[in-house]
Amino acid sequence: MTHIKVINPNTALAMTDAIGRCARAVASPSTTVTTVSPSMGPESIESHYDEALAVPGVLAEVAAGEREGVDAYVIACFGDPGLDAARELATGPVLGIAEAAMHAATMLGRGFSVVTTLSRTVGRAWDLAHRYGFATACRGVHASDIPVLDLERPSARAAVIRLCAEAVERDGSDALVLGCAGMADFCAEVSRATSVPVIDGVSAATRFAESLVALGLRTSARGEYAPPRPKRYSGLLRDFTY
Ligand code: 2AL
Repeated sequence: MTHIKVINPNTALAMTDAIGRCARAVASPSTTVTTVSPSMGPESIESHYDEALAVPGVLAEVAAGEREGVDAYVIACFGDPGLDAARELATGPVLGIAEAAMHAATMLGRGFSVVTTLSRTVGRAWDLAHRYGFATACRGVHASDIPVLDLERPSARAAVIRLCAEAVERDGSDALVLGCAGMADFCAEVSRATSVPVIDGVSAATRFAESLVALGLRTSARGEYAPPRPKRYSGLLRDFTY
């Protein structure tokens, strides 16, 4: 029995529930999917400040997962916050949803577009496209200027769906990547509005994580992703002493 822990790095519990439904919908029947939000952190992640302060909560959830025998983790926020650090803590694979979605997109077509929330998140999406080696394949990152927590509103969803269809046409893309975990539960509606494959990173990362576990593959513990060196952490971070 494979156990995948899906961590929504923000503390919006309704969003965590929706993410959990999407992950469970694609996971194999024999896989256990646990979905959590950290007990501390921002209610949504849409700035570098939010992202930095989301990371300790994510790492605490990975540390707890290691004690619980979790086989793999998904970090369900499109900035992939804390991904490298989580890999240092976890025995099994850790996947970010931007990472998984961009990989899937480039297996399905030559170029992809990303639709994100606020304009200020566009730079981070491009940073990740560069980091994962997909800057050439990424033809455009489009902001809807809708805050993460507003994505629950039907009018906001309709606007995102319209923008997704426009982005594909404007960029001449072969695939579309949803740039926020809060878009996961209306991926099917976006798919109906566009002529190309639409990738929700939560689903893609869950299935990729499951596959890596099934293949018996785990993060390399050699060099960079080795466990962090033990040292003292002080103040608010004292419980993070490794
Ligand atoms: C996100 C996301 O996936 N979760 C969150 O809180 N913010 N991404 C984004 N582009 O705003």
